[in-house]
Amino acid sequence: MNLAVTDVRLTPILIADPPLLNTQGVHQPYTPRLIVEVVTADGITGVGETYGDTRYLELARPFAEKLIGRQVGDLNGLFTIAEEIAVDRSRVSGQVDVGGLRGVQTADKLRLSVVSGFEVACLDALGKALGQPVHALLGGKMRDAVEYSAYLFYKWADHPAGVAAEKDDWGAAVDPAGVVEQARKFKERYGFTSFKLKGGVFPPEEEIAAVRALAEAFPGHPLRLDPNGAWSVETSLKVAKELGDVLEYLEDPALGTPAMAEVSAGTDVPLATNMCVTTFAEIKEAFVRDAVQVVLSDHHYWGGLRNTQHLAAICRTFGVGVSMHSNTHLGISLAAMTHVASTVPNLQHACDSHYPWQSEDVLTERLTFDGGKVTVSDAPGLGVELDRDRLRFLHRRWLDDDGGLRERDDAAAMRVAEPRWVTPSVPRW
Ligand code: GKR
Ligand code: MG
Repeated sequence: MNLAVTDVRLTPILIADPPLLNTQGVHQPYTPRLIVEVVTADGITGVGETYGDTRYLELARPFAEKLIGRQVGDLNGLFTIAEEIAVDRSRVSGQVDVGGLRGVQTADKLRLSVVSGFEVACLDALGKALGQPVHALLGGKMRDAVEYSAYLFYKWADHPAGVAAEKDDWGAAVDPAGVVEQARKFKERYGFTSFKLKGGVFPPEEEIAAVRALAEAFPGHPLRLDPNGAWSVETSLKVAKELGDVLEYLEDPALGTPAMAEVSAGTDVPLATNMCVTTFAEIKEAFVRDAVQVVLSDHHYWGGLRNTQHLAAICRTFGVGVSMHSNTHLGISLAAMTHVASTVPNLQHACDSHYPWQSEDVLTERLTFDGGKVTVSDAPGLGVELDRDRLRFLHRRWLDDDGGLRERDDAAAMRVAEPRWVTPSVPRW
């Protein structure tokens, strides 16, 4: 068996995205993703997926070159490559990147997101070569299916007039009735039994009313509200008080560990985050200050599946809950999330996934939710297969783009409808 990497293919694509609203603005009609393929000397191909904006591509290209000749099982070596790229880039730019992978700078997070795409591709290739599923390479699954929550968004019926976009059949959701209707569709189509609402879009009273409406329509279902840090400490505490009886947790009500610590000290409602704990370096302060009770991992920016396991172990040690965050993603990432989630002993909350919002994919067969759960595949590798025609089609869309869609920019997408829109400074309320 020759597991040396002989070829790496990087395919940036643009995938359809509905007009979902958030604190930044609105999702663009198409969002960039990067599909990574790692080929071994024996002709085995592993696939991975990560963010596809130019700044990620600029790191992924030298990364791919440096991977040639290395073993797909050398997963620790991926971090060495990332360090080398950091050094190379600092030489070119003349700036010294003192942090490498150790600091908390944005550049580190970019590099880790790139590492994650390659790590997943290497694990897929290794699993296929050994005839083992990815979860077995990670120590083995502890559950046969992973539970996900419905990810509800305030949403327009369509992208702004005149903007080229794919049509979706979700309809609008801009008030409590619309949110409940959307939740019903999620439940009917995928069987989800817990709901997360992306907030920070309307004044807090309106979002409180929407969560109340959900609680009435779906009694006993776990509910979460995530305004992405749009509220002051005072507003966060007010919302926690008003919704304390129905919330499973409040996600990033306020921005940053000090503000979250203040909120946490004033409420019994558990706080979750994918914003103030996003790197290992940020864990200590947040845990020492009891700022968060649940950390939402995202294998993309945490640097892969094994780092997600390390994070889960740290959370377990400190009695902090763990679950998973998501951003716009396709089936390769959902498969990766499902494999790693199946190996985490302390997964007490349903994971987030944007997948139902993505009508397009690069797989021959989409992953499915049954009773809100994705079955953990026992097939070799991730258990997914690339549809090359679809990949070509979505790559062609990326090649043809001259409208700035290659960089995700929710504020710019909002300005098409509201020319004076600027992303509000936080706290907004
Ligand atoms: O897709 O609009 C979105 C979300 O707001 C995403 O960007 C966040 O990263 O889903 C995320 C979250 O939980 O904060
Ligand atoms: Mg969040």
